[in-house]
Parts: sequence; C-alpha cells; structure tokens
Amino acid sequence: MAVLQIATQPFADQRPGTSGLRKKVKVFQQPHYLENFVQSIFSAIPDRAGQTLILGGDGRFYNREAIQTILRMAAANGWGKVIVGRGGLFSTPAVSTVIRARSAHGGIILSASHNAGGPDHDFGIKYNTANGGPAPEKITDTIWAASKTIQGYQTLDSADVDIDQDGEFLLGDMRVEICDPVAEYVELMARIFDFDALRQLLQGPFRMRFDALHAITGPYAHEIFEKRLGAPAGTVVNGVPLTDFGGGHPDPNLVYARPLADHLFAEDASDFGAASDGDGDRNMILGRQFFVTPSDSLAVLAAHATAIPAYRQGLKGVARSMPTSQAADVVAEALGIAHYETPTGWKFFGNLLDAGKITFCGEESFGTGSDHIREKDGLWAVLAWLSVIAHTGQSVAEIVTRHWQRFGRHYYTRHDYEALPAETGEQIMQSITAQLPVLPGQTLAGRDIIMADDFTYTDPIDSSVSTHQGLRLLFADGARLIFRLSGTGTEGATLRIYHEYLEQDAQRQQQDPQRALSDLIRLGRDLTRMESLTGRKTPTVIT
Ligand code: G16
Repeated sequence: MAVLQIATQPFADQRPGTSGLRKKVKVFQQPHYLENFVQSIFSAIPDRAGQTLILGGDGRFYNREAIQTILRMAAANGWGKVIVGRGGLFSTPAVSTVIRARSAHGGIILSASHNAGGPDHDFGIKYNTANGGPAPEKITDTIWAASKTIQGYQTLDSADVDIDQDGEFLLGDMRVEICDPVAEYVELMARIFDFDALRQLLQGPFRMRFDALHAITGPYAHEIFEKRLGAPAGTVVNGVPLTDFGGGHPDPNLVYARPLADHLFAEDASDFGAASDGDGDRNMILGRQFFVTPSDSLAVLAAHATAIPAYRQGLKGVARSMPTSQAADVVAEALGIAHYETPTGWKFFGNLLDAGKITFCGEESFGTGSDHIREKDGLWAVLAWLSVIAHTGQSVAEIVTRHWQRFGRHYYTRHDYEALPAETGEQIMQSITAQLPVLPGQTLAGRDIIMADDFTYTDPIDSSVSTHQGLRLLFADGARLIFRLSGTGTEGATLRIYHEYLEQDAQRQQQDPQRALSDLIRLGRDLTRMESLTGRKTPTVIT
C-alpha cells in the first residue's frame, strides 16, 4: 500500500471551538475538508510515531466515512496502532476511559455533541490528549495554525477496512484493533460504584427511565441498567443509536428531551428520569415532578460524595465553570475543601484534575464528572444520583429541597438566543463591554452592582491566561448576570444569558425560577437591547 501525498489548500474556517471543530455535514463533505483538519491535528502531535490513538464517534451521519479516512491518514502519518470502537462507535467518556486504560497518546472523537445529526445537520471532530481530556488551548491553537498554512496531507492508497468485527489486523504498517466500545467503560463504572446497592434499588419498587435520545449512550445504558443492575426491560428508551438521532436534537434539556420530561411530570411518573446527549458526556436529572439544575446537581453530588465507594475518603476540591451557579462553592466551603472557577469548557478542568486539586467538577451546560476520566460523563452522573438515592432512601425532590434548606437555594436560569446573525451577537457583546466600566456603583434590578468585567482566567497550575471568557455583573447580594457567546453553535451566533441569585429563606425557596429571577431577566434583556436589535421577544431555549 503506497503512501500518497495529496496537494491541498487551506480552508479559512477551521478554528476549533469550545470542543473541537463543528460544522454542517455538507461543509465536512467538501473535498479535502476533513483531511485538512485531520492532517492539522497530526501535525500538532510531532511525537506520534509508533504511538496508539483511540478512535470512535457517536454514530451520527458521516461517522463511518470519517473513520475510514482517518484510519488511512493515521497509517500514512506513522501512528503505531489505532483502537476503534466496533462500528466506529465510542462515547466521549469511553474514549477518555480507553485512552487512560491503554496508555494511548490521544484520541479522536467524531461528534457534534448535542447538535442534531443527518445530512443537513452537524458533524464534528475533536482531539483528546494522553490524560484523556480535551486538547488544551495551546494544542488547539497549534492545530488551527497548521490548518491555515496546510499545503498537503498524507494518506494511504487502500480500500475501506471492516470496522464491524472485533479483532486486529494491519493497515500498511499500522495495527488496527476493533474492540467492544462498551466493556472497558462499564468495568470502570463497576469499580467506582456499589453495583450491589444499585441492583437492590433497581430491582425493588423504584422505577427509573433513561432516555438515550437515539444517541451513543443506548448500548452503554442497556448494558449497565438493564443487564448489570437488573432494571426491568424498557427502562432504557430510544436506546438504538441512529445516524440522525431519529430526527431529534440529542440534547438532554427540558426542550429537546420533552417526552422524558412529560413522563416525569405525568400522573404515573417514574421515580427518576435521566437523559444524555449525542456523545454521552452530558446528563439531565429529573425526579418525579422535579427538575434538577446542573448547577444544583454538582452541589448535591459534592455534598453526598462519600455515599459512593470511590469517593468514601472525601473530595479534594470541586470546580465549576464561571457561568455555573455558586451552589457548589457553598458546599465546598462547608466541607472545608478548595473550590475553583474556570472558563466554560471541560478542558479547563484538566490541569486541576491532573494535579489532584479537585475530585468533582461540573458545568451549567449539563456536564458533571470526576477525576475518574478527563471528560464530563453522563452515565457516571446518573449512577452517582442513583447512589445518593439508594444511600439516603430519599426521593430526588427530598434530596434537593433538604439541600436548599441547608445551603440556600441558588435560583438559576439560562436564556439562549440561538442563530442570531453573527454580527448582531458581536454587536451585543461589544455594547455591553463598553458599559462595563460605568456599571459598578449603579443600582439595577433593585440590586447594587459591585463589579462588572470580562472574565479572565489564570490557570493555577501552568499560569496560562485565557481572556474574553464572558461578561459578568456581580451584585452586592451575591446575584450574578452573565453574558456569553456560545462556542459550539454552527449557525450564526448563540447568545447565552445566565441569571442567578441565592435565597436563604426556606419559606421562599419554592418559587418558579423564571418568576424569582424576573428582575434579572428583564435587566439582561434591556442591556442586550434584544428586542430592538433582533425583534426577538423570547429566548429560543430556557433552561
Ligand atoms: C462543550 C464543552 C463543555 C462546555 C460547552 C459549552 O460541550 O465540552 O465543556 O460547557 O461546550 O457550550 P457553549 O459554548 O455552547 O456554551 P459539548 O457537550 O457540546 O461538548
């Protein structure tokens, strides 16, 4: 098999975003587009010769074609071995698990996460490093720089290989292993959690529903909940991964996982409901007639961590992304452990986890995880919640309301304005940025503003500095209003507005968050001049 050197030219738009490169499938299908980006990744890893790479994706449209392209290019670029999940499938947490378990040099994950899939929707590709986590900015910047000057890529003159049978074979000089994408991940979960206790819970009267949204977690959830833990067949719904996710958005929130939410709010609701996203790293947790915000979820799990065998010794510290509510900070202070505030993006937790500074971390964007891998982990979060339920014998609603009584309730809501014209998004951010210097000292929404800035993060481990990570207004009573442009959308700009305040009074902790936060919501809309600039009266998604 000959190595081919194919001439090419740079594409202007291959800058990796919050997690890799995400574009419409049609963009990826342009000649040389995927190849250019893959070559740019490989060029950013000069010590790849002879090393092992893990490869898989969430099964969305174009996954299988991309796997073949990447295998040929990996062989031509000197990799020693590529381990591929059978059928080209791997969840993001499973890739992180296998990178670490096999001491691989890195991994490539094919996914556009929670974005819709199919020929008219999204595809994506991201690179994870040897610690199992998303490539840090210094590597993604190198990839981007390489993509701007690329003149050619190397590939192998070879036919497609069979990725549907477990086994090993040679592709050129490179070994390829096709493996079960589920097994190593499930073994890790069995080491972290008390499967006997969970089996007792799930084989009793307790009822749960897990909605895999026709995305990657179906096979993992079937194996864990129904086979290993003995939950009744039918506990996992929409468990077969489909290339277009059955036409839905594989996004576990109240809008896109509506049927699950409807079930949990119905008369005959299960006791517990959960969903995960396209690539299996996000989670949504529901109780009977109860929605747990991701920020509360992190705080509750931190408060109950010792209920889980792997964390019985307690936590080293916790971290949350800046727009995530401060609920976890309050728990950390009560536990006497450190807490950190990072920019949005799981990659920012990597150094803290590697340095042993934190055990749990989470984000408002439905991401929760621990130091067991270097990605957020949807099924881990579900198992963690089941562990807390089994340990306390309480319902989800009881666990959370007792948490609020003890620590206070951080009312929280995020409003998303999706697919704005890109210039409008920039214009809104610039106009708020211009007002930042004059906001402190003003009283708005009935509260005194004590600080207003554009969040800058200095990594406590390597001192790298990340600027422009979101505009924040901090109020004297601890409330916050935050504005940020999404780094994961593929259509125009998505503006996110995050609203939060702490209610200590237990008598006032049962309000509807939209109502409790209405003055901050109004202020956010006013400062963006949303209606006059865009004509939009309401957000696209409220969580
Ligand atoms: C990705 C990152 C998350 C981050 C999210 C933010 O999530 O992995 O760590 O919180 O993006 O998204 P946005 O920039 O749109 O607010 P995922 O699940 O899409 O990979």
